[in-house]
Parts: sequence; C-alpha cells; structure tokens
Amino acid sequence: MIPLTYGATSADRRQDPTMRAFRADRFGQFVHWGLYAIPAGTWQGRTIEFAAEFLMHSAHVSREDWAALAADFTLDGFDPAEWARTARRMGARYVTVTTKHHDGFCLWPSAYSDFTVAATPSGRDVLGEILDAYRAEGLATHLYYSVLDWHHPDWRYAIESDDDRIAFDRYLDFATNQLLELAERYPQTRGFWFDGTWDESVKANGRWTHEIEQLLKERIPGAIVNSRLRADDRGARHFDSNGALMGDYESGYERRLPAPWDRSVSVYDWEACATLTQASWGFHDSAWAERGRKTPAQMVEQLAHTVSLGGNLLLNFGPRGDGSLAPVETALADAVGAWMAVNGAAVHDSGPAPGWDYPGWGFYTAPLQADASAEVSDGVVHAIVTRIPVSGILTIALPPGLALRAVRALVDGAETPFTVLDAHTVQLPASAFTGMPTVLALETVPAGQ
Ligand code: FHN
Repeated sequence: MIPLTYGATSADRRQDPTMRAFRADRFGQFVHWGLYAIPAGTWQGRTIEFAAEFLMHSAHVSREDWAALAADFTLDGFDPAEWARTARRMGARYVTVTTKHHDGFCLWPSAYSDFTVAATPSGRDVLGEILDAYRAEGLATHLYYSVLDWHHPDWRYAIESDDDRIAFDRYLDFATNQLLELAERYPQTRGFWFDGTWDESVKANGRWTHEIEQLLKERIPGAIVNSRLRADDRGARHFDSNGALMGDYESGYERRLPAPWDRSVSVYDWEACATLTQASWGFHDSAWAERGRKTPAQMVEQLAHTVSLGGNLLLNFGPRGDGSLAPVETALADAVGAWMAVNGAAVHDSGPAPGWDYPGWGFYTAPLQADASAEVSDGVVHAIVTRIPVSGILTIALPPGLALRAVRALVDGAETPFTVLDAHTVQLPASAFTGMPTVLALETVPAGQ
C-alpha cells in the first residue's frame, strides 16, 4: 500500500439513506444552461462543429466579447416549472444543473464574481428558481461546478512558477468560497458534481480536492460527491494510487458505457452521463448537432444497459438561449417517459441481477435488495429486450438452481406462454413489437418446486 494523506476516505460503499436513495433513483436529468446557449454553436456567422459550451474557446472569443452575451440573457422563454415537469414525466428522479461551466458564468448571484446572473437584465437568481421548481416536482437536486474557469484571471492550467502557485492558490480560495456559498444558499442540495478537474494545476492540489469534499459534507451532511473532483497526493484521479475509489461514486463514463458483460463496475456506485445531440451538452443550433441526435429507443437502451451494471444514467438536456426547451428534446423526454410509465419498475429501485449472465438480446435487472451480497437474484428479474431476435424467440439461460414460474410483459401484465427446451425459451407477445424495448418480468422459483 502506498501511504496517502489525500486518497480514498473509505473502502466501502456508502449505505446511508441519502446514498441509498441516489442509488435507487437510477435516472437523472443533466441540464447544461448558460450564456453559450445564446450563440448556440455559431460565432460571427461561423458554425463550429464542436460542443456549444466550448464556443468561447473554440472560436477564440475574448473574455470581454463573451461577457457581453450577459446582456442577451433575457429569460424570455424561461419556465423552470416546465423543465421540472418534463423531467418528472420522463421518469427522472433527480436533476444536476450547471451552476458555473468552463466559461465562468454563474447562474446564481455569487458575491465572489461579477460575471453572474446579477449582471443580466433580469438580475434574478436563476439557479434558485430552477432548484425550487424541481423540488416542487419531487426531484432531488445536484449542483454541477466546473473548477476549470476561462474567465477568472487566476485560473492556471499548470503550475510552472511561484507566481502561478500564488495565483492558483487565490483561485482555489475563490472556488472554495463559491462552493460554500452554494451550500449555504441552497442547503437542500443533495449532491455536488465536479467537472473541469483534469488539468495539471488541479492534479497538483489533491489536498484541496480532499478538503473541499469534506467541507461540503460538513455543511450539507450526507451530500454526495462525484469522483471527478478528486486527485490524490500523487495526482491520480477518480481512483487513488492504491486503486480505491475517491468520492462517493465513479463518474468517468461520459458518452460511453462499460461493456455490457463487464460486471467489474458493479462493485462500486457509478453514474454515466449522455448527450442527446451529437457531442454537445449546451444547445447547439445546427445540422451537425442534429445529425447525431439519439432516439428514445437508444436512450432507453442506454438506461437499461447502465442499470443492469449497477449505474445511474444522467441524460443531458440543453435548453435554448431564451430558456425554453427545444421541442425535439421535450418530445424525446415524453417518449422515454411513456416507456418509463409502463416499465419503470425495471429501472427505479433496481440494479444488476447477480448470477444472470448478459443475454445478448438486452439486459437483466433486479430489484435492489437489502442484502447486496446475494449471489443469485431469485424472485422477479426483469428482462429488458432491446434487440428482438427475428425468430421472436428469446433464450433465457437461468442461473443454476432456478426455474421459471411465469413470464409477464409489463406492458399489459399478461402472462406470456413459454416452452422449456434444453434452455428456457420465451415466445414474445405481439405487444413486444412496438419499436421500443419490451420488459418481461421473469418470475422464478427454486428449481424442483
Ligand atoms: O467539458 C465538459 C463538457 O462540456 C460537459 O460539461 C461534460 C459533462 O460530463 N464534462 C466535460 C467534459 O468531460
């Protein structure tokens, strides 16, 4: 073991009520909203085929020109209650909102920065309004905070001189002040989601990443913090130099997922995040972004894949510059929500089905159990069928010691006929062929009963 002062703080997964609730939620909405939604990927007539929230950087916009966008942040179509209703209808149980992205603009009137909503025409506490709206719909709230900051003069990518060190120490004090301010202003926050922590400057300050996590947890007992924040004494990120997870859950899966048979991720908590458009988190108004837009079936498949391996999925939405949701994103949320309304039992309060091997045609999930160490899931296991075999026949390889008692489609609760061959096979009901994944509840009993 390498001796570390700022490594992982615990070898075990958290089992307190807040963490259990987060784990059981499984499905969250990510919201990227800021000044970048106004130019939406185009600067002075030139569309940049890269993430909209990077435009200041990718179009080489000066701090002054970028800051001038604040005058156009007029909230003409901003209806946070509608955002929150859309998320609830979709089946999301929590939201993670960008409080400050890499451009440094703050959605709350921070006392430590002049580049905030206070400098926009309305002067309103936009973040506070968003958080209240989501809580009113029953969703838990998490705050995204980018440590990387293109606006702040003391930000450094690397520490190459004493001056850099002094400036960056000032920057870290600024970030500490802002984070404690967020915790004080919004004490119902359930979690902090850190980003922009990959630069050498942050990796050289594992002490700060450790201390700010502890400070936030002192201010908000039970607060949940993602692994991206953390670096250890040696600059190792997410996992310390001894291989132990730092923070409360792993957060490295971005626009990708572990291989569906890779159970190694199920030993810790983790959350993946995904874009709806092609590689843009902020609203990008272009044919480029649309070319890669995901369908509801693709998003449901990602959700099933994630839950089957014990992760949460954070699905991103990028509201438009006036604060309205793009109709195409509302439509996707509603389609996913219609599926969740029928099949949500296979997602919420669910996790991997121990002992059930990856079937190839989809994913197995099982209700989360108090005894997380069970070797085989018995009782009900959900089969989420994302790739319907052309034969219409599913092969279900039961774990040894189990037999199938009944198979019901969640869509109508009807029992589905199945025939036992050398393995178990299930003939899919006609209702399976909807274009969206079908969920079958497999009711099992010990073999021989
Ligand atoms: O650069 C950001 C990006 O804009 C977005 O916020 C994502 C979300 O996970 N995080 C960063 C890239 O890792």
